[in-house]
Amino acid sequence: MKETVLQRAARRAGRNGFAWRYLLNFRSALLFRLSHPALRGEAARVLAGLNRDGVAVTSVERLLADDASYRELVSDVSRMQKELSGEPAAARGTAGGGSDNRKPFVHFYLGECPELQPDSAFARFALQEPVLHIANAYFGMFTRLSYYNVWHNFATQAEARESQLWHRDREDHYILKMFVYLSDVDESAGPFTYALGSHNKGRLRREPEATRQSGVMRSDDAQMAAAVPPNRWLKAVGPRGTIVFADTRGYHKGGLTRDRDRLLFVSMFTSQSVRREYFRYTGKVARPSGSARAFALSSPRGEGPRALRNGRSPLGEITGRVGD
Ligand SMILES: O=C(O)CCC(=O)C(=O)O
Repeated sequence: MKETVLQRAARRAGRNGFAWRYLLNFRSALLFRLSHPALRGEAARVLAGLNRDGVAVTSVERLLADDASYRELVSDVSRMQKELSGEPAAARGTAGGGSDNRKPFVHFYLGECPELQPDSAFARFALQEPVLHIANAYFGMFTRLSYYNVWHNFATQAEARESQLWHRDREDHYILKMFVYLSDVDESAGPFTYALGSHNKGRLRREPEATRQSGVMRSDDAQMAAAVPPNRWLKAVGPRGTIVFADTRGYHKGGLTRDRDRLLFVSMFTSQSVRREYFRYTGKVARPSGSARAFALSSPRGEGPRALRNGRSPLGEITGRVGD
C-alpha cells in the first residue's frame, strides 16, 4: 500500500526523535526543560562523550564525590554471593551451551526480573546525583530507572552468542545503561565494547551484515569491521570501580569472558514512554519528593506520564530482554 504524505512525515518524525520527544514524552521533556541542573566536572565530560560517541568511561573515584555508595554496593554483592552459595557455581556448569535463547553465560543475582526496591543499595547507587543527572541530561527529559541487576559472566570457551555478538538494543529511542565493574576487566574478561558514533545522536549510518538470532540482528567481528573499522571500537577495559555509560541503541557487545569471570552492576534508564516492565513493582514504592526521583521511580503502568495507551512501544513491539 502506498504511504501517504502524513504517514511518511510521522515515520520520519519518529525516526529523528521528534515524535518521541514532543508527543510521547512531552511532559517529562517539558518539566525537565523548565528546571534542570547544569553538569560540571567529570559528569559534564561523561555527558559530552555520550553525546558525541554514545559511550563514555569513567570511574567511581572520578565521578563520585565520595565512594560510600560504591562500598555499600560491593558489600551487598559480597553478602549476596555468600547467600546464593552454590547457585552461581551450578549455573557455571551450563555456561557454554544450550540452544535456547536464555543467556547461559550469565548469572543474574537479582533474578531475571528483579523487584524495584528504592531503598536498596542498587537503586540508591543508580539514582545518586551525578548518575541520574547524566541520564536526564542525555535524554533531555526526566528518565525512568527501568532496570538494575548484578551480572556474573562465566569464563567459557564457547562461541560468541547473543549479547556477546554485535547488536543494537531496541527498547527506546535512547537507552542509557551504566555498567559498574565489580571485578577487574581486561581483554580476556569480556569488556563491554561499543562502535563509536553508532547511537541515534551519532553520525555513523552504515549497517553491518547481520543474521537474526533469537529475534535480534547480530553481527560477528568480521561483519562489523566491514562496516565500522576496529579503530572506531571502544573496548572498555578497566579495574573494578570502572563505570561505563553507553547508549545501547548503538552497536555494542560484551561479556565474552575467556580466562576469568566478570562481575558487574548494571542499571538502565529509558524514557517514560516505554511500557514494558523490566522490574517487578510491588506497589509499595512511596512517591518520592523531587521530579527527578519521582519520574525515575515511576512504574510504566502506574501514575505519571502516559503517552501510550496500548502497551506497545512507539518503536514497534518489544520482544527483547535487558542485555539482549
Ligand atoms: O555484557 C555486555 O557487556 C553487553 C551487554 C549488552 O549487550 C546489553 O546490556 O545490551
